[in-house]
Amino acid sequence: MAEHESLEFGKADFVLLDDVSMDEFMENLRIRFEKGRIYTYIGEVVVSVNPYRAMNIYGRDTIEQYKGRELYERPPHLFAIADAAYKAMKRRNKDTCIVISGESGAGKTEASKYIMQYIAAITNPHQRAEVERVKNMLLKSNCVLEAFGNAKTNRNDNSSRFGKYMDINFDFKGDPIGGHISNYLLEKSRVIFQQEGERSFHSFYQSSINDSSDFKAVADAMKVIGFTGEEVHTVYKILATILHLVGLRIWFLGGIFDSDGDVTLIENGNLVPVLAELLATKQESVEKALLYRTVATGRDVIDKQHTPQEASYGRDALAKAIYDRLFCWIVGCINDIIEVKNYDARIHGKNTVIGVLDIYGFEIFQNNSFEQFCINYCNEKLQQLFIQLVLKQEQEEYQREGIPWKHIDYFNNQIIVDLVEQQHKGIFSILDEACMNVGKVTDELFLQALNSKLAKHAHYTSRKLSPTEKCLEFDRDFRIRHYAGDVTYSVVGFIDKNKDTLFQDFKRLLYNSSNPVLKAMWPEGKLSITEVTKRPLTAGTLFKTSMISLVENLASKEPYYVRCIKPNDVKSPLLFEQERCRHQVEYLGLLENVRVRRAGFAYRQTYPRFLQRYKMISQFTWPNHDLPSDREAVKRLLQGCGFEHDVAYGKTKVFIRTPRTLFTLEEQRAEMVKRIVLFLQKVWRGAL
Ligand code: AOV
Ligand code: MG
Repeated sequence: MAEHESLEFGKADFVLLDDVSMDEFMENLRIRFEKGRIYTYIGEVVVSVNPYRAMNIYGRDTIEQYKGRELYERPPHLFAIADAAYKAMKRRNKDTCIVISGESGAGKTEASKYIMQYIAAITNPHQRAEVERVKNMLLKSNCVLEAFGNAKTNRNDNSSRFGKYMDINFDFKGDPIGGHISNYLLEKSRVIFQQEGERSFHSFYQSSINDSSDFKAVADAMKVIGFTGEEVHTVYKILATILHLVGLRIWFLGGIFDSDGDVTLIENGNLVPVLAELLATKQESVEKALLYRTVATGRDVIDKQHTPQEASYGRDALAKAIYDRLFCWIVGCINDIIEVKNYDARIHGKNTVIGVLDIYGFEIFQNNSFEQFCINYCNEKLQQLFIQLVLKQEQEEYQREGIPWKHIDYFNNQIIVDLVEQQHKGIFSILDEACMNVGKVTDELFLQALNSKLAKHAHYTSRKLSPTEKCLEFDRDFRIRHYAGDVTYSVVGFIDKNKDTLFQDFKRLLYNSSNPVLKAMWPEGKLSITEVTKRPLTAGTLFKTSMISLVENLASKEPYYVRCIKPNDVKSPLLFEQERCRHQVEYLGLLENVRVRRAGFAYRQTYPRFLQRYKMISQFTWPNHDLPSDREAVKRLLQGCGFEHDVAYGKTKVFIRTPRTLFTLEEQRAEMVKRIVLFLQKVWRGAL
């Protein structure tokens, strides 16, 4: 481990604790935080505590210290994990990924940016222009995505309101040649409503005094990435459109004699021409789309007037949808620009990938709705992946291989994942079912369905628990006991947000805009009313499907983990709130991680492949062995090197306990390869 660090800074790897107990773990974490050592290892996992102050540890000189080094050679750092992921990809030709997790404000997004910076800094030694271009785009895209996808919340001033997974593609030289961003469910409701003390997306403020320097940075980044002047202009028009839409007041004039005379109106009608101009369309069309709905009845097509509720709903849905479309369009543009261009590199070349995942962290607010439900489910999924890969499979492999192993217990959150996503029985399914009902569907009916179907589930309750909460209304809430804490969700809005209906009239309105950029964002507006029949998938189902495929994708790569911890809730660089941190260490399963790691083995390989790589370092195995099996040969090789004490022999694989043994083997191999090459060169020269 990192011997360079003196012990006054605590232990650089939790595996080295004298006693693996919560108290010792916490003590080590605290000492390191207080001494400005914000990173600590658990084997190959980096535990990070948000310092809430600028740290002088990300500069060029630090990057140089980590470049090409092995993990244990330097103090724990994000750069070391980035380097490890990079090296593994290069050496073994394997896709890797870096999964960053932790609750809201714990430092995931910052970590992801440092990782990207590091990868950009250590690649392309020959300064190839195309690679420099790609790197520049990858780094610049962050700034744009943050402007449009992040916002101030009560947990984090720069909170990611979308999930982001970025693939970086590398060529056979190990240089970045492109990338791809996948974005997950943007919290679009933020454009029309924010909780007290929160803001809408940064993009809406970046022309005001406070944020004007950010505005310039975003505008510059968009230009560099390659957005045209017209495109940037349209983006600002769209933002203005949303601000006006939010201010639009719907008004109702009751019929004097009967309800047939009822009229829904726009109170501040002076906004309509402004909207029409911004959207490059006709005033009448805007007004009609806001107040009427085209419906097909048999062969006839008629215009049906909205009730004020419908019109208000439509207005909000339009504002949200326009922003969501804008965001997805921006991601799409960035992807077009960063995708691997060179045909040969894409099809023939060795093309490997490092994925970096930065999602919205677990969050609990005063009022938690559909968005928090999705966000927290996403965090459950990632915790489950961590459990699967780090705690479960690891232990199962030892058992399968017949290595003596004492099972280490941990809380498996699969039960909560099932509660949310299981087919037919899970909350998403129950919600979809409620949404499918014809007739009056209400959030309350959905809640009743939940309560009747899930009453017995250990992680679900329909009741608020604390006595102070009892005075509040019961019949709007349900509570989930998440891996990271209890969250009470209000069902209000679940049905609408899940259905996510946008009247077809709006799509046609925007498709018929004479602004080509705007038009291109709404291709389905092309369909006429009679052509639209299919019921679209619900927001919940789409999100669930995207999460399941995200996790599959991550699981197919070699994962590296960064586990972020938030030291306090007041953004203080000085405060290490013992209880807050202990809670996070607990639910992240870090102690179990240490136990598995400590009892386990850092490296394993099948016998034939192990031999293939290291056989040249032993006279018993080079060039071929005559032992009865590869297993015997590996045994002989390792005995010869004096590593007997540090290894175990499974049925099909050899296990090596400490990374240093592996590195020594690597060094010896490199030495032998050098000698063999020299020898061969001599032979060739002699033959010439
Ligand atoms: P998050 O991504 O985990 O939350 P961020 O990465 O946005 O959290 O971090 C929150 C804030 O903490 C940042 O804006 C910085 O002020 C500070 N911070 C985090 N990491 C560092 C660091 N390494 N050095 C200095 N300051 C840091 V959320 O996106 O809300 O889940 O949805
Ligand atoms: Mg974030």
